[in-house]
Amino acid sequence: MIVTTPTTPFAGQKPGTSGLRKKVRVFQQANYAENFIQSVFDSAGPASGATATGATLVVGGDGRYHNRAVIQQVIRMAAANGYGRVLVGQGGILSTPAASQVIRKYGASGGLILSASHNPGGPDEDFGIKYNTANGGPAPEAVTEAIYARTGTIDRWLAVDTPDIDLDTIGTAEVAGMSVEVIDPVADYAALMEELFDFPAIRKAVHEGFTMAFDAMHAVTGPYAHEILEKRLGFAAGSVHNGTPLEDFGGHHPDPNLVHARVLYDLMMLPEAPALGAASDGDGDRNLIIGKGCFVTPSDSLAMLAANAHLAPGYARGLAGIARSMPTSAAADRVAEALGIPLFETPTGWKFFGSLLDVGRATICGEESAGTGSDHVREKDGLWAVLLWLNILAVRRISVSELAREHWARFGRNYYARHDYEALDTASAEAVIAGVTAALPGLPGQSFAGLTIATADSFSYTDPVDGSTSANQGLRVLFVGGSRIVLRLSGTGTEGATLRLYLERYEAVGGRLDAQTPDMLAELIAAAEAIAGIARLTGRAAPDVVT
Ligand code: VG1
Ligand code: CO
Repeated sequence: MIVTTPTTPFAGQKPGTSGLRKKVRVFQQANYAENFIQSVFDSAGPASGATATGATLVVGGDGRYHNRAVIQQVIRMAAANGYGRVLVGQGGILSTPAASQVIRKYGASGGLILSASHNPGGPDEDFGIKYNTANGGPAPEAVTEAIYARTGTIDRWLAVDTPDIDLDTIGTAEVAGMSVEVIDPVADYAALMEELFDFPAIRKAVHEGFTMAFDAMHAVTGPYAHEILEKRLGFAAGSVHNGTPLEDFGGHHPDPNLVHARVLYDLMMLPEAPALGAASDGDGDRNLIIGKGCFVTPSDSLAMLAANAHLAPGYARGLAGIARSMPTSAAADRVAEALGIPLFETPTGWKFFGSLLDVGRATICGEESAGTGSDHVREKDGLWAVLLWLNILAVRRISVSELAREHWARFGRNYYARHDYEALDTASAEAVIAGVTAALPGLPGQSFAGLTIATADSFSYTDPVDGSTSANQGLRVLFVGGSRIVLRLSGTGTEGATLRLYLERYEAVGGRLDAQTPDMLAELIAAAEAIAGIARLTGRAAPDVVT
């Protein structure tokens, strides 16, 4: 037992949307990581899923700097806290979706996933810990609140005194009576993908010239992509780029967007581009999809995947429902309508999809931030989305741009962009939100840049399954005709505050379906500035990242 006191500045971040994210140096402070891990064990630990042989804990991460050190500490603490078994990915590696699957498959009471997702890695960069519950999904708000409350009162953490275990060799070791199994991080996941998708059809298409490029961004998906894309599906060796996980992701941000995956984007705009370009983030839960000469927005990708999912064996029976986060465009709504199935609009963060997935009300879910997934696990899943695209393209034998054009001709097109203002000082970011919040009641009926506001509110969500309510989940301003702006503060940034402005314009069938997004959004951007005054209040003339 080690005596401790609550760590400050813990209050700096609630373990919200995606657990606790801080600089590595913060995590390296005495008692810091331990206090968080012990708080998890005290509020949601082994007692919550114990079997005769003791509860199982899954642990693994995206391979970033500090991953191995924290895993060793988790093992020592799990043994002292009464777990019966720890499952850990070889080399400390487990992608977020693979961890979700392992938790479910082996009946674990939960898992610790060590990642700061798309944020950079290295001694001076970011680290993170999130806790997933027995359903394989991110801890729901009641659990994260309990963990957070415990961090404020914690006075001791428990660990056994043992040397590090060998994380690189598959096999079982014993730590103070608890068994530690080092497992192949890829095998179970790859087997599940073979069940869901038509691998023979993809292999046949590859044989006949179907090509792709996958950028693993030196992050966790490298080993998964090598095994599945190159080995099992037969894409040429070298189709996977940056496939070796590095502690600092090669000095880049493992964020699969048009800024950080620029090399892939440029490749896909060349005449000799492969048929599909894709990338995934640090922990493997996000995806970027680019066809030859044709970027697909994540919101459109969700809609296009939902409209064609029945072509994959795992979804041949059809979809029970589609769920999207509120800032995600309404493209998927039109698909749900055409399929005659429900569409759920949830707050940002995958945990809100969990209850719908658990009771079978939604089959496919997605977020505008490049997260897409289904009921096969309880996390978004980057490679799953890539494989569903491959399956659809291999069966239909059309290009991504043909599929997109066909989709818009049938459903209309939602032009969409997200503007991120990063590392703002917290006060000015909060001033923007406060200003718009105060203005909300008076906005309907007013016009800006030629656009008239229909409704304006702060999004509040009541979970249709468990009845829990989450308020203040983003400000939305809806214009006459279906265009929309949404504003919210990020819950995952690690420096200052990040403000996100989401812009969406709908063009119905027969309208301008082949225009350039910036042209289509110009008035909306002007209206957003008039309403929110971002430039005026933050001093930023332009966003840092446009996706
Ligand atoms: C961001 C995204 C959100 C996503 C979350 C976790 O949150 O916008 O859609 O669920 O990251 O994704 P925020 O609060 O910064 O907007 V990941 O890939 O970090 O697990
Ligand atoms: Co991620």
